[in-house]
This record gives sequence, C-alpha cells and structure tokens, in this order.
Amino acid sequence: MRIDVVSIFPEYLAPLELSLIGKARQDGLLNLNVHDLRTFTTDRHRTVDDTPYGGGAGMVMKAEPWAQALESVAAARPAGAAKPVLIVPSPAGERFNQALAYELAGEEQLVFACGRYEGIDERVIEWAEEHFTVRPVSLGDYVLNGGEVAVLAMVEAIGRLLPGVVGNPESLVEESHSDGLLEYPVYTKPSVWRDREVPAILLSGNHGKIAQWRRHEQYRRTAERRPDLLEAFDAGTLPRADRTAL
Ligand code: 6GU
Repeated sequence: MRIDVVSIFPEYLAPLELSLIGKARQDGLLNLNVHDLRTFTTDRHRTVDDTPYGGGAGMVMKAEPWAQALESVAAARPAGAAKPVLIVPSPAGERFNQALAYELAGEEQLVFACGRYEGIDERVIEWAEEHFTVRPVSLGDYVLNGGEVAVLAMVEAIGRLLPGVVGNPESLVEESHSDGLLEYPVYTKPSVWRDREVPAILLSGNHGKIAQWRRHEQYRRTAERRPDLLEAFDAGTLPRADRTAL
C-alpha cells in the first residue's frame, strides 16, 4: 500500500517511523510519504491560509496550494492502480471505526489531507472528486487542532491490518471490535499478585469453559462500557445466559 500525507507540520508525523509501522515501512510493506503543503505555494511568504468569506473567527486554508499538492500525489499513484482514496480528517466527517479501517486497508493508495485552522476551502473537496474518492473522516465527537494526530491514529489502525505487518495474525482476531464486542480481560504470571488472584477458570485447562467465560466477559464489559455497540451485535454467538439477558 502507498500512503501520502500532506500537512503544514510534517514533523508531526515523525512517530510513523517507529514501532510496527516504522518496521512495515522498512520491510517494504508500506510506502508512506509525508509532504509539506508549503512546498506547493508560489508566493514569497509561502502562504497557506486567508480570511473566511462571510466573516467569522479564524482562517481558512487556500485552495490552490492544496490542488497543487493533491495533483502531485495523485500523479504518484502506482501504475494501473484504482482512483486513490482521499481522507480528509475532520470532526465533521463520518466516524472512523474498525470496519472502515479494514475497508481502507484494502485500497492501493490512501492520501490524507491534514487541515488546520477552520478547515480547507470547500471547493478543493468538490474538485478533488475528479482525482480521488473523497471521504471526510472523524475520530469522534471532539475537536483537535488539526488532522495530524488523527492521521497518526488512522494510519496505525489501517497499517496493522496490512498482510505481514502484525507478526501473529491471530492477535487481530481476538481483539476489541473485531467481532463487534470489546475484548475480554487478560492476565499473566504470577497467579496471585498483591492478594489478587487470576480467575480460576483460566488455570483450569478446560478450553471450552475458558472460551465461554471470555465470551461472557466480552458481553459484560460491552454492556457496561459501550451499550451502544450491543444494538448492532448478533446475539447468536453468546453464551445462553447472556443471550436471554438481551
Ligand atoms: Cl479526524 N480531525 C480533527 N481536526 N478533529 C477531530 C477529528 C479529526 N476527529 C475528531 N476530532
């Protein structure tokens, strides 16, 4: 997969050189390129923003530097690849979740346009449909100062789903959200720590009972912390006691 990130703060994306994603880049599994929006300006002051039409607080990102940057990354698309997906991080976008991470992990090229200030001139978003499938995406119902931190989160969530990035693909199967429920609690040695015991069932060696207990814990946690997730959940896979509690 190829990923291009355009930002006025390319240094913000430095953590993508670390850990699992950094390793994926070194291993050639992920071709990730960060671009400084200001290199696509033509004036002496490298201006990327201006005052909003209609008045109001703050500044708006100018259209032309964005068009130049996006044309440049669209031209870099892998030979024969489909239209790249342009992700515009914004609190006004559709919600990012594990299903969208899986969907985007199947694309050949993703481009992230990190807006700052009050956002990007809306005409860029309309114009970009010529070159991209455009998706404004939000991490949740709160406001960040710009798209960079959101891109760190999305690239990590997407990148770890690419084939070969996570060493043991089994670990993708049993984690939170992989099946619509939160994950079960986990424990390691010692079996007693500061007078607290590991649940006895986990020491029993009865794998059927352990699987049942974990499923029950997933349900209990989800009901307590994220009842909204249970509405979309197929109860057919739950232990009978949890099913009847629905
Ligand atoms: Cl994706 N971007 C920005 N700027 N703020 C956000 C967000 C994204 N998601 C939640 N708040």
